[in-house]
Amino acid sequence: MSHDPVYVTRPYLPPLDELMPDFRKIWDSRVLTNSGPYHQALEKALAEYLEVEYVSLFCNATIALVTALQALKVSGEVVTTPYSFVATSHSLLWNNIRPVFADINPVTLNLDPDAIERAITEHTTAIMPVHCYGVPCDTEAIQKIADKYKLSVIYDAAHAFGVKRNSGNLFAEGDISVLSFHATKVFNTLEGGAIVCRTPEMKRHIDHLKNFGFVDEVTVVEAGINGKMNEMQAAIGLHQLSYLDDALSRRRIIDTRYREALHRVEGVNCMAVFKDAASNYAYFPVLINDAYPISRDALYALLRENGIFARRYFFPLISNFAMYQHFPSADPANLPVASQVACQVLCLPIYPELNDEDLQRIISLVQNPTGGNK
Ligand code: T4K
Repeated sequence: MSHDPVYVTRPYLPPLDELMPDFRKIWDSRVLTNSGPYHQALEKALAEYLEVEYVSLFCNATIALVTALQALKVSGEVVTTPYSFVATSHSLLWNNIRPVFADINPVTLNLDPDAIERAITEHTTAIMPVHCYGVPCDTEAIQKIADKYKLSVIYDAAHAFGVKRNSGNLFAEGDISVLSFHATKVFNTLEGGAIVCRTPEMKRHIDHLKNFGFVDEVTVVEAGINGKMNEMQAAIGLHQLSYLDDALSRRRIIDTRYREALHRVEGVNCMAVFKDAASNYAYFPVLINDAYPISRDALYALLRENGIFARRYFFPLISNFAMYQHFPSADPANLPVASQVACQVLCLPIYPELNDEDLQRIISLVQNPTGGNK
């Protein structure tokens, strides 16, 4: 029997009919971008949802990361993780900053604070950790290091929208957090992103930077960029917010199903459940070790043969890409945990509309990779 392909994710969208009246308003008003009413309304709604004061919308998280580094005047070296999407480190190269890779913790898969501290030199000006898969970093330890060495902290929180931490708001950590609203994310505006910062002055600064540096018609204070989100996307974002709880609960059900079905499969390790934070179930990574009957890549291929497009996020490590390999910190010997995890990880499909039949097919294949499609 043939099935539709199943991808690692599928964007969640509100019903088109609900969006049409807002699209019509935008059409009629001809206000399409440059901080229009939908843009302002979404910034306000997100600040409320995230329980933070200052949110600046962006066209995507990559430009937001680039801008965040500019806003904090980061230069020299930044300690960051190799276990992420390339955008994290690319934002450093785009600012002429040297990434210094530090290893990750084997349980959280986030930067290991001890490794961060070992990576600091006289040229270090900031730390850029990632809440990988939405798992919160050890923000307390990271802030201690930042305070000790007087470093800025920019959290790449691209995966973390919707994560609620018991021990204080995750998005109030560090100097800046950057969110992604890309199509593949838990909350999407097709493309999009945001910066969360801590002071009104910093928000004003960031808002200038994302608008070419314009302060008024004739005043440009900095060499800014065009990082703005348009009105159509902001309108979509407002509708998406009202469906977020439904989307998260469907994701939670899938996460639970996977865990129940896979926790006793030899050679398959699911990520730990973190008691301090309600997950957003953005990804379902499993680590495939030697006790599994076939290799990680053979399982990836087997799933593909069956129309299931799981992904090896994050393989290869960023530090293995050509533009990073020459940095001394990119040496795999400096990154033993990240190097191992990158060879073991497979992200299984998880998204609100993943149906029970497809979910069961994925589970059966992972449970019984040598027995074929049950
Ligand atoms: N920091 C971190 C830690 C990140 O993970 C990311 C992005 C960023 C920063 C930068 O954020 P943005 O600048 O993008 O806002 C995807 C996403 O493109 C990327 O946003 C994301 N991280 C990364 C983890 O995943 P690809 O190259 O794997 O995407 P792609 O196109 O292969 O999509 C994956 C699957 O999703 C497809 O097989 C099918 C499905 N899909 C995808 C799109 C785009 C759809 O069904 N519809 C769609 O429109 O990078």
